[in-house]
Amino acid sequence: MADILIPDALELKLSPKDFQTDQDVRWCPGCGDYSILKQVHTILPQLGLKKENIVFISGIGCSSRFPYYTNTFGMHSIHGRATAVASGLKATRPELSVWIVTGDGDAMSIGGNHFIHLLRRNFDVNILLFNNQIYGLTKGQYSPTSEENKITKSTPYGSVDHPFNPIALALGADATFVARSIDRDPAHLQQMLLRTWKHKGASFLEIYQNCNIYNDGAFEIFTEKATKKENDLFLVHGQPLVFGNLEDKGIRLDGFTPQVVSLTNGYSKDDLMIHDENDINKSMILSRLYEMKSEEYIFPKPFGVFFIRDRSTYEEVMNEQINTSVGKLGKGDLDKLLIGKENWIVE
Ligand SMILES: Cc1ncc(C[n+]2csc(CCOP(=O)(O)OP(=O)(O)O)c2C)c(N)n1
Ligand code: SF4
Repeated sequence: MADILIPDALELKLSPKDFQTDQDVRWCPGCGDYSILKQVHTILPQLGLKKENIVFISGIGCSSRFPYYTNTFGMHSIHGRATAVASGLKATRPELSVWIVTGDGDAMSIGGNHFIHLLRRNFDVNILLFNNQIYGLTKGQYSPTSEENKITKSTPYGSVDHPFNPIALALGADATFVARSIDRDPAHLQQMLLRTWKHKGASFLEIYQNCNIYNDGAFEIFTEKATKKENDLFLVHGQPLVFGNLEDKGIRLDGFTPQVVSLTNGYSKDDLMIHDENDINKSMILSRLYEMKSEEYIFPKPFGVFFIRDRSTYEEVMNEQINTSVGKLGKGDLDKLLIGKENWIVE
């Protein structure tokens, strides 16, 4: 984490308190959103940015109330369209640090189309997806990340929908930074938030968030002491994939097929898959790892940075193109353009 921090940041002398607002926080007591808000407020002073150069843009949902509670510029926009508003802002004010706060309903249902296009275009924005696998604000309908057979108010006999895997979706949309963290692990979440911010390009961070009112315990096995070590796999670039209560298990690749192997029974760390954040094929395997549960293997859920790649941002290329064109043709005249060459007077 140390390499991420900017030494000059302290000169601004901002503290997490400077990023709090005087608004009453209207989330339910115990909601995972509180932890995420706290971790964001903790890392913001470390960015070395002035508050007025930071913008939080949200859609609609419980999570999307975030801008009210963060003392920067912000906009609580419309359902599924934080991505569109953020794209416009980044295109015209590329120097700003633009953050998108969205829910699984907001980003993956009504906003699904805008979400994938933002990723492929690679605007330099930070996308925080609060994934509670339910619609919270509208009181507990199933969402596009709810599991099959889920019983909710809108699926009383169980959902027949197959859910999106947000990490796989982001990789498929050619995102240049894809990571996952969880509300109940503040240290990991802060580290992931800093890496999300540090990446130049569309950075996608999925954050598992407990909705204790409508989907309580959805991520319990990844956070409870008794189960988490057997079910969490923390990804570290260049390191073998090890997990388990006694760090006694690992993930090995047999060709393209992952296997769980025991490190106390014939295999060593040298046999394991090494995490490579720059390898799209390995990242794709990891994105589906947990779903590959079978009678033979119970795979853990990966947390951390799955994938990172450098690619020009949309605003860089767009502004370069505009400058080249203006250099060649001079500044345009909008009125002339609108009138066009072919016009008639109707008498
Ligand atoms: C155009 C439009 N359609 C539907 C709604 C109703 N609506 C508000 S929030 C929401 C879903 C919220 O779920 P999610 O994005 O998962 O956020 P959460 O509340 O769980 O944080 C819906 C369907 C709306 N506000 N606007
Ligand atoms: S409904 Fe769920 S997501 Fe919304 S504030 Fe309450 S606990 Fe949080």
